[in-house]
Amino acid sequence: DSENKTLGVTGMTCAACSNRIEKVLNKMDGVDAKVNLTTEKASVAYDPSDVSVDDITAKIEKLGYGVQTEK
Ligand code: 9UX
Repeated sequence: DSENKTLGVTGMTCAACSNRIEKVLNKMDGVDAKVNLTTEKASVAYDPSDVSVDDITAKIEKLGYGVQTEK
């Protein structure tokens, strides 16, 4: 089963930033992510039995970017 979530990502200033985040997120079990530099958003499909949104958020923050969770 999979859930979808869009997260706001701040602090990305070049395409290597978004690619880097995307690569790291896609290495997580049960996660399929697309990160858009221009819109500053990460579209994440994830399996809640593998990871939580908090896990994903923590991963992005650990890379040095900001995350805004939308309602
Ligand atoms: Mo580009 Mo992003 O030189 O952390 S990779 S700014």
